[in-house]
Amino acid sequence: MKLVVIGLGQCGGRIADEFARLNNKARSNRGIEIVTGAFAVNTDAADLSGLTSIRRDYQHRILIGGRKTGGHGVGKINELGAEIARADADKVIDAIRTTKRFYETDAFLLIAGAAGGTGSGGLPVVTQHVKARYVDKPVYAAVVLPFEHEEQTEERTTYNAATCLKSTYAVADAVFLIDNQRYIRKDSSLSNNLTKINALIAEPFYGILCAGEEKKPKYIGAKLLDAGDIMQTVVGWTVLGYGTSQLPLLRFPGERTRDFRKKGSETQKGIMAMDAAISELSLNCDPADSRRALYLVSAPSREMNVDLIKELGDYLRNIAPQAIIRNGDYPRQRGMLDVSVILSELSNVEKVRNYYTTSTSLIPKMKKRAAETKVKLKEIEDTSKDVPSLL
Ligand SMILES: Nc1nc2c(ncn2[C@@H]2O[C@H](COP(=O)(O)OP(=O)(O)OP(=O)(O)O)[C@@H](O)[C@H]2O)c(=O)[nH]1
Ligand SMILES: [Mg+2]
Repeated sequence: MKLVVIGLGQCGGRIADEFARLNNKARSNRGIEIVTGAFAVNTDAADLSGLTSIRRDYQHRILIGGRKTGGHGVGKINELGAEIARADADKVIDAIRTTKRFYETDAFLLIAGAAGGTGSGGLPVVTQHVKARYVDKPVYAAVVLPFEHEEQTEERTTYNAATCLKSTYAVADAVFLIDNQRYIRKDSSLSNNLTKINALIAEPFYGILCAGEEKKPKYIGAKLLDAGDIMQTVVGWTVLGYGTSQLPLLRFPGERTRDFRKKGSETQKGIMAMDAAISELSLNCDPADSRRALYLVSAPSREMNVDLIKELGDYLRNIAPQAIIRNGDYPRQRGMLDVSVILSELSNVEKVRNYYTTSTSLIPKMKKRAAETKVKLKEIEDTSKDVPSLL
C-alpha cells in the first residue's frame, strides 16, 4: 500500500519524517516504495528545518500562517491552529498536486499531536479539505495523545485533545490512536527520546505497507496482504501493535525445520510475537470491542507454515471474537519473526470518552477563570486612573 503522508505541527512533522525515512529504507533494502509523498506542515519555521528525511523545498516543508505567527507556532491555542489551516489549506492541496507519482497513491495518512496548537487544530481542517478534494481515496488520521504529566500540568492539554479527537473523527475515514504514555511504560529513558518513540510509532506500519508492494515471487506469501485488505479493515477508532520473536540461528546452511518438535516451537514463537503486539498496542483498549482486525506475520520463508498462520488466527479470534479478521504472511524477515496487528472499528474507547467528559467539565471552569482575570485586570486599571501616563 502506498500513502501520501502529511504531518502537522511538530509532532506530526517528525512522525511524517519517520515515514519518509522508512520509505527510503524500503527503497534501498527492498526495492519498493510505500510513500508517494511526505509533507510537513507547520506554523513554526524552526521545527520544519529540523527535519531530516522530508524533502527540503517549500512544497514539502510547508510553512503556514506566516504573518499571523511570525513563524513561531500558535502556543497551544488550537482554535488559532484551525483558523490558520483553514486559510492556508490550499497550500497543502497544491503541494499534494506536485507529487510525481500521485496516481499510485492508495490513501492519505495525516498525523498530529492532539495536545499542541498547530497540529491539533490543523489536523481536522486539513483532513476535511483533502477528503473533499480526493473523494475516491481514504483519508486516515493518526492522533498522538499526550503524556500523563502534560495532562496533569495544563488543562489546555485535555481540552485540545478532546476537540481534536471529536473534529477529526467526524471527517476522517479512520483515526489511529497513539498514546505517548504507552511508549515510556517499560522504558522511562524514552521520555526524553521522542525520536525513538517516533520510530516505535511508525514501526508497525512498515511491514503492513511493504507486504502488498512486493513484486518478487519469492517474497510473496501464501496469503498476500494488500491495500484492499487494509482499506476493508481500517474504519473508525483504530489501534495497532507490533511484536517480535528472535529465531534460533541455523546450525548449518540449508537446515530445514521440518520435524514436529521444531514446528511446534515456531508456532510458540509466533504466539509470543502476537502476544507482545497485543500487549503493546498503541493505546490501551479492550480487543474484544473491535469489529475488524488484521494481522501480518513476517518471517524467513522456511519458518512460515500453515499451522503458524492458523494458530495466530485462532489466538486473535479468541481475544477479538466479534471481529472480521484478515491476515497475511510475508516471507521477508531475517533472523526473526514479527507480527503486526491492527484492531479497528472500536466502539468503546475509554481514553477518548475520558477526554470528552473531563474537557466538558473544564469548559465552565476555564470560562470562569477567564472572566476573573478580566475583572482583576480591570481592577488594576481602575486603581491606576489617577497615575499620570507617559503616552
Ligand atoms: N510522539 C511524539 N510526540 C510529540 C513529539 N513532539 C511533540 N509531541 C507531543 O505533541 C504534543 C504537542 O504538540 P506539538 O506537535 O509540539 O505542537 P504543535 O502542533 O507544533 O503546536 P504549537 O507548537 O502549539 O503551535 C505534546 O503532547 C507532545 O508530547 C514527537 O516528536 N513525538
Ligand atoms: Mg509547534
